[in-house]
Amino acid sequence: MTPDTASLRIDTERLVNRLDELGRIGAIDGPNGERGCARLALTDDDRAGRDLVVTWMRDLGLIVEIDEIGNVFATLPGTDPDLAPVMTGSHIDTVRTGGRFDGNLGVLAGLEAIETVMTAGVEPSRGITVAFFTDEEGARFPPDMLGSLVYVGGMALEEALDVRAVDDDARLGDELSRIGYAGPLPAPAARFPHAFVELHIEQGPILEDEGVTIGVVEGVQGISWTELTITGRSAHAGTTPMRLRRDPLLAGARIADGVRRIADEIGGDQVATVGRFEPHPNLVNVVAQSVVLTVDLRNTSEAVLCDAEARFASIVDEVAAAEGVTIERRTLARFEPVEFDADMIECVEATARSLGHSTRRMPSGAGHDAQMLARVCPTSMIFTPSIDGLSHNIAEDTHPDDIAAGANTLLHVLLDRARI
Ligand code: HGY
Ligand code: MN
Ligand code: MN
Ligand code: MN
Repeated sequence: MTPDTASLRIDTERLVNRLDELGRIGAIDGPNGERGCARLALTDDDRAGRDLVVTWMRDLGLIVEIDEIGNVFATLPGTDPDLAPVMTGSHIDTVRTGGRFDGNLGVLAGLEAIETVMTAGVEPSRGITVAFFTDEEGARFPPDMLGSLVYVGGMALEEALDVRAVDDDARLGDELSRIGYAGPLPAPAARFPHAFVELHIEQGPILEDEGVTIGVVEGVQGISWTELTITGRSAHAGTTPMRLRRDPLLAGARIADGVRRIADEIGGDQVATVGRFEPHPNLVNVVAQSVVLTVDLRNTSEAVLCDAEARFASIVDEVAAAEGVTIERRTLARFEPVEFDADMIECVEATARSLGHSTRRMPSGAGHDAQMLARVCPTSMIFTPSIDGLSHNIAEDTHPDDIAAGANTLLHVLLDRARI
């Protein structure tokens, strides 16, 4: 390691400008000045976003590699090529009501950290890699964190390539080839990083409410996604007596109410969400034929998450019997809670404090690629506050000072881990 690195800081303006430029791809301008963006995985907008970030990576002279599931890795080589690199990264795909920071901050702050290191002439022993993983949101191709899950060997490549899109039934592998990101690098990876750290917006209200700058993330809560296909019998809204109806839309509404009751009864940090609710034929004068809905249950405790799932299953059975409908269940994602590496957590906390930032330890309510990397190497995360705690909303925003605090913390955690 050549010059003293303690005084190194990222170029905040350059990072904010790149966030804005990437955010213009798939931009959604809201009625009150919101600047959101929608780049669902493997769409043309996702390709355009990928192309822009890869151009920035190549312009820096980094070694850019793409794996078989479309994960992209850009590496500044270390002085010792035999040493596994330190890695950072996140995702650049978004949900349909997405923002400019969810995932994008972690990728572009990682790129900014590497550019800062290069500009300072620092030559770390270990290489530093910044990655973006395919389909982290799982909103179009479930499960979420699909790309990083394949990368660590948690899902077979062929199974992932055969996943069908919830919107147009497109096959993931076909879409990946169509946008030109089916790469040659084997997935799962042949070698894993020495350590992984992900910078991400909190996407919730805690840091802002408490006036804390850096969240030191201790782990990620468990996630359970289920898709229900409820089939009844379409009928005429005017001629069909109530007692003869087999109404899947009513059944779905009763299940949605039951899902809310699960969270109310369990309490604590239990969350329960019906996100998709798609009746067919969805017409004013037709008792529905079918409804497809999704249920997202999460908890930091695996035992409590299992209890929530058991309650959900009995609600489904009860409603199916009472409404005379059939209900098919499909698991879209199921991840147990993850605890990050104690030494990495301490490194994030000590680094943020050495930079003068307030910190607080916390779990992550949202899923992240880091929860997959934690399966193969020491991993932790850095959170920055979300204004009004909003995310998966076009009003998602984070103050530039907090962006700088998070990115500088990331820079120095990477330098710390890249030393020998
Ligand atoms: O679902 C999640 O928590 C993440 O946004 N993929
Ligand atoms: Mn995210
Ligand atoms: Mn997200
Ligand atoms: Mn993430």
